[in-house]
Amino acid sequence: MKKAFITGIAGQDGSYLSEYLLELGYEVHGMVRRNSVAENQQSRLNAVRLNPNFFAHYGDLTDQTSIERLLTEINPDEIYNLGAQSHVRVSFDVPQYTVQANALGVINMLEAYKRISPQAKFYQASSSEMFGLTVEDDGYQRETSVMNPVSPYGCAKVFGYNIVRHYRRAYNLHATNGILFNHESPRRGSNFVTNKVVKTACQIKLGLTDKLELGNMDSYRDWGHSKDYVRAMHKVINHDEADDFCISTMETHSVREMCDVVFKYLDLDYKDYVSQNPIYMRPEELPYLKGDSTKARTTLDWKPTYTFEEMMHEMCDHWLDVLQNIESTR
Ligand code: NAP
Ligand code: F7E
Repeated sequence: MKKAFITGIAGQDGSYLSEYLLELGYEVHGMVRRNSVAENQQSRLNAVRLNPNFFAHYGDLTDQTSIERLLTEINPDEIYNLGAQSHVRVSFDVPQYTVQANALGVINMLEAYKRISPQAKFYQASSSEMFGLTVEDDGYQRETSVMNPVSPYGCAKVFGYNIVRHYRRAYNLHATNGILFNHESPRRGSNFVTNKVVKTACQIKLGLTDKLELGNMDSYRDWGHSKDYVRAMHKVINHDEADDFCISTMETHSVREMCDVVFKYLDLDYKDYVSQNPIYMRPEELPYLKGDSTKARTTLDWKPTYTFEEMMHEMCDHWLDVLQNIESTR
């Protein structure tokens, strides 16, 4: 039985990746952080926590001793470094912590990996945010595009990406980067724009609120589904040659178009409810992302299964269900 070790296991991607690897017959170990509200702890792991092949361990990417202890105890075959302060807007407010977790955290992982389990394969959760302002003449970003980040989050992820490539070459490690474009799901944090729009639109539909305030509605994102993207992570780490791959839908939509899709599904017109509030604007914005994932599609035989509309509708159905259940238990 293969053993996987996943940091950030209680996050959106960590929870779906755990489910996917357990289905494939893996023993799955994950790093979780202590949370002061024990009842709310790691609720995304409800589907796996009772599985006999699933193990959660306390640790932190900024605590080297915890990483060393876990790699020594687990001796994994595959290491997925998904843990991060993952909110771009928040990274302007907590830049130092973002760098500690998202950049130095990667070095902490790589050092422990090199010394304790160098036989393992390593996956780093790199991000399209690294491309920042770069758009190629054909309108895409791809593996060869220049990295030009515009946030503390993006800068920290560029460091993580480069240090993984350096350890791969210098120490002959099977260390890989998945450069993932935005991906969402019902498990997405509700302070990211897709789930914020869906949750609030469902509240409007149910008469629980009457307005939605957003920041920049004219930025474009390439939005895929987390379930499709965790399949890609497994393909990236298991490719014969350690390499870097962009994972994307190859489509882009503005925040405004996304609002239109969501409100229309609920028989509403977003223009009646949505306004812009400068408090949600960023000091510097990344205006446009559209990923070229041709390399992953041809080399790894990966492609997404969800359309943008299917994903947004699934998120709406989820929130309608949750909010109606809350209302009926009042
Ligand atoms: P997420 O839901 O925010 O999950 C991140 C996880 O990292 C959380 O479980 C969090 O723990 C954990 N974490 C934060 N700081 C940590 C630390 N110091 N030590 C250990 N764990 C820590 O993010 P996601 O959407 O699943 O994304 C997974 C990874 O992919 C992240 O690295 C993100 O930056 C990257 N990424 C995401 C996207 C996307 O669109 N989703 C795109 C490209 C790259 P708590 O639960 O305790 O907060
Ligand atoms: O913003 C705009 C905002 O916070 C998307 C992370 O997973 O993907 C994610 O980062 C766009 C931006 O995601 C609001 O200005 C407008 O242009 O959902 P988001 P993100 O910043 O693209 C990358 C690839 C990652 O790696 C990150 O970990 O939407 N926007 N109004 C808003 N965004 C938010 N959050 N809230 C608003 O009210």
